Amino acid sequence: MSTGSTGHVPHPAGGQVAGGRQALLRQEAESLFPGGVNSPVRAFGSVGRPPLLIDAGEGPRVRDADGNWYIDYIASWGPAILGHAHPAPVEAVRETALRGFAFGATSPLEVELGNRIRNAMPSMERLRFTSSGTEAVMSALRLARGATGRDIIVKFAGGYHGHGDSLLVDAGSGLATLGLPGSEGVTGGAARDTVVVPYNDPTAIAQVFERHEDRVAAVIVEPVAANVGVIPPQPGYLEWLREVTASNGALLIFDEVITGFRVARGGAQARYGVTPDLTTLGKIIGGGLPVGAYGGRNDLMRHVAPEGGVYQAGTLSGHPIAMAAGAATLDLLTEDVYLAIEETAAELETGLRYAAQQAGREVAITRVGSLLTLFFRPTPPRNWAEAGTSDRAAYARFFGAMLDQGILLPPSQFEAWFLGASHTSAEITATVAAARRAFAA
Ligand code: KE4
Repeated sequence: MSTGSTGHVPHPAGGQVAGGRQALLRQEAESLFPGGVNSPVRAFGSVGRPPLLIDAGEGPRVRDADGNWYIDYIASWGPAILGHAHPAPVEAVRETALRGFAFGATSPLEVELGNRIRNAMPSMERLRFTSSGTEAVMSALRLARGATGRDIIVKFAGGYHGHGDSLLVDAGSGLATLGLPGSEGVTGGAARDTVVVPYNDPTAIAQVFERHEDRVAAVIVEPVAANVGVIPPQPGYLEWLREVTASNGALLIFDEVITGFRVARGGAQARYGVTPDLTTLGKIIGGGLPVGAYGGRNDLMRHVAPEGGVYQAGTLSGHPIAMAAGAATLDLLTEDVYLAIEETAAELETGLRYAAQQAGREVAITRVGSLLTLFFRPTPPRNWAEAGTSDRAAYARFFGAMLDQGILLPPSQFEAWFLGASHTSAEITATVAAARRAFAA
């Protein structure tokens, strides 16, 4: 077979080739890694299928270790907004790597990417790169506590902000009460300073400040919830969070690891016109290489070492090759590209809704830009408690029926579908046709 422009074998239309290589690799992975994976969601645990091992991607498609190609809606959980193996970031990585990998000193490429981020998100007056979104969030929380001298952090039920201890916390015994460990290994002490309340509920936030007054350092929110499936903020909700935090001397942190450069070039803060004090980023800004960033008001960022007393560091923070991939990616994310992705996502939403109606299936579809979720429940959820009532078994069956037709959806009802610039009407048509058959099955 001839190879494509980037050296990848062109993809047969969803040809399913049963093979042994993937099964063997899966066994080895299980002998090496807990659950056979290096991140839990990759184990396909909630959809009852053996996990895929993916060894290549090209545009909107990925290839498993047996050579089967799929139209991909995981997109590396967000970073692959241009599609896989886009020549521009690939070339940027190649030419940067030829000059060596990392030097333990500031590289000009950090300045390149830092400028692009600040130009797109002016609220990030100064920023700091890390190697993951988790690190960015952990650092932003430490900064919020250090800069305000306050201890309590508020997060929302269903909000996911990486695996830092302060955020692996479940709601306390009563509304707005102090949190309980949400994972083994998280101590009561770590959970005690986190309060968990429902998303999209203005009263709950008001009660937090009535109860905890001037002890709240920050409220951290995914401005578009995307780890419970996609749940948009109710009209006026983000504005309310901005107002109530400001009037209580607490900081507002937008966790834009998913929404940054996704729902608009300037992220959710641009799309909704609400300016946080601090923002965390990841995923797209690295173009698929390990990266995170946090930043915001200059009077806050000057508390970060070595200028101030909030310590944070990282051997490979601002890695030159990740910076190069990120800058090359952001340079291609023009207004036209966002408009095109928005149109493609709208086409998919319409098609899926029609396919479900034709089959008499009760589903709810939520979408913000190129983030989309098909919930197996009759109405769009407004928070985690409602999203959690979705029919997970139905989603698992749907996932399997789509996979068998060469469509790879996120392996969880509570993850977003990620569309990118390389998804065209051809992929949408194929996806909707597969959905029609899956709903009918
Ligand atoms: P990382 O440490 O995984 O780079 O970023 C953590 C993070 C922080 N904030 C938000 C809003 C996030 O969605 C994430 C990570 N997202 C998940 C997908 N929902 C990553 C996938 C995974 O855990 O394997």
